[in-house]
Amino acid sequence: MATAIEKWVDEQARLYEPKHVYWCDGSEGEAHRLMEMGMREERIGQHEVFCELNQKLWPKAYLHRSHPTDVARTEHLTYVCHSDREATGPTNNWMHPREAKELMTRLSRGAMRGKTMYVLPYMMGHPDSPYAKACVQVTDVSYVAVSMRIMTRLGKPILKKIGKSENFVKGIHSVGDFDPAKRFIMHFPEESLVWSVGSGYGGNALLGKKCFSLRIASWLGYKQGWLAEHMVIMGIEDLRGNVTYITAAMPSACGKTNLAMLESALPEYRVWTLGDDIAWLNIGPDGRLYAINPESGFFGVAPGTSMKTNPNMMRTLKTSNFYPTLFTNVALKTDTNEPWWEGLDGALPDHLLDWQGQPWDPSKMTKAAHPNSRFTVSLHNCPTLSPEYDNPQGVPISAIIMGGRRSRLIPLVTEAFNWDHGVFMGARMGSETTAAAAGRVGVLRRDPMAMLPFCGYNMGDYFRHWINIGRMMPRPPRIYAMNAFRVNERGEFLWPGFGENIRILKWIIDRVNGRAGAKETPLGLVPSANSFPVEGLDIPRQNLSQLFEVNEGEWQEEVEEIKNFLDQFGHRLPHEIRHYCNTMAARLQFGGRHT
Ligand code: OXD
Ligand code: MN
Repeated sequence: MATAIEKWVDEQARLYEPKHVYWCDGSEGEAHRLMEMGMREERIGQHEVFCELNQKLWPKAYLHRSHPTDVARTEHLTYVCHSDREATGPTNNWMHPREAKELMTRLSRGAMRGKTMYVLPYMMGHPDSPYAKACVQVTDVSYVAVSMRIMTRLGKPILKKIGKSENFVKGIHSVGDFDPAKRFIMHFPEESLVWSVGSGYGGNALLGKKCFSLRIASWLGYKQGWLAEHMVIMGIEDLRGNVTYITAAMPSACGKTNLAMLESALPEYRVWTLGDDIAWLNIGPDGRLYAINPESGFFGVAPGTSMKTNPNMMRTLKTSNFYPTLFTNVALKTDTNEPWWEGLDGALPDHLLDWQGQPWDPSKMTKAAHPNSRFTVSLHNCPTLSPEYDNPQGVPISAIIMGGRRSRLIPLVTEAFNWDHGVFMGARMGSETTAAAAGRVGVLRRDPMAMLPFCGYNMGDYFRHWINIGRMMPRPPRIYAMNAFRVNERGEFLWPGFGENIRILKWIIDRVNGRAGAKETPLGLVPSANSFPVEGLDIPRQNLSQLFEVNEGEWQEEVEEIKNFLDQFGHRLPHEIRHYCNTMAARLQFGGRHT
């Protein structure tokens, strides 16, 4: 008798009418077959799906050029379809599930004619983890199949694990004809189903990533008592071998990947990487918060990545293991057949093709690599991968960082007075937008916990859920706000960032262990004089005072904006959040201490 998966795949095949249905098994032979399909048979517009890059210098590396309109997440085309509109909340697009399915069925009928439908059985999280989830995605493009093999634990054993059960997360994906007018990314949290058409871009098409592991999983976490977050997971080891694990939420393209594998500027610390994008946080049997990374790869932003900014990522990209490494929409150095992007080490090459494969003319002042060009690479290539990465129980978290890209106002690091205040700090987060999502770059938007585009339910309920999770732990992790992007009057960064960010982490670890002082401000606790580690730091001393400055006069507009943003959640906004918002506003205006 057919299993629930087989029946479901059959249903998709009847709708999409592919020429072949191919069940991926995760094997080495298959890796070769999929690359061959992408290099010789499938095309996107005028390009083949994959081109081989210089294998001597970049082992197992391939270039992928996307459809020109398909280069970033499309938040305006992304919907969260709860049957109750209120459950979706004011920050997500909503469509009734019935209407959404009718629309998607219309767009999908016969859309895989002449193509192969790849069936991808995969696991988010280690298969032995009590927190992992089994999933199946269908797709019609080898780029997505290969990417999912890198980003998830994919293969035959997962099919066995699911067996006859109906309990698997479903993902339906087809690139269609890439027409932006027919592009939709639909989420059905009540059925653990994602349905995406018209885009092959990572965040829209690798359905285990943002769509399931954040949007759907955040809803599952709400129902089941855990958190799915847009966070780095890392361990920081001191000379005695003690490792402190932390997570850090930051919006897209704000340095999460660089932070996750930073090369420490302080010789007494080394960093272990567990994840650069998504953390699932569960309360363990001992009442502490444990993090697992559901993914098994990096889907990172290429421009700006170099030996200076992220040497460990450069090593990761040049290492080879079982999996290929994909470069999407980078430029091509034609003399040597190598990938290239703005910010890469070395001189500007003489001959480049731009991200669309056209000869690049430097005098035209355009970028050769797309600003959101990406690499997709296995975590197992990473020299700083933590030995705990595969621990099914996850790692215990001592501190949570909420970061963002703010040129003004927000200090380098601030400690929350307590858990609830930390939730408010997360809720008031703002960040200047980047190229990771379609739309204007560099404008400020509120982005609570860096989850604005990824929270699969009403964010008012999400804040309440965070507060409740804190109540369930006898000693919850401390919460910190971080901003490495503050600038001076001339627009120059005040903080060097990258490897020097270890100093922020050191202060946090010292605070967690009761070894560093802090002083109170209306925003929270900032380092007291001499408690922030500056030995060997080469920046003007006045930068440090500017980095920690809370300039009350400048905050009025910000406070108004935060209040307006939070007001949209109405009665669903927890009173604890409103309380901390009001006290912050009053203290910025009139002074006084934290209550
Ligand atoms: C990502 C994103 O790709 O946040 O991680 O856009
Ligand atoms: Mn992300």
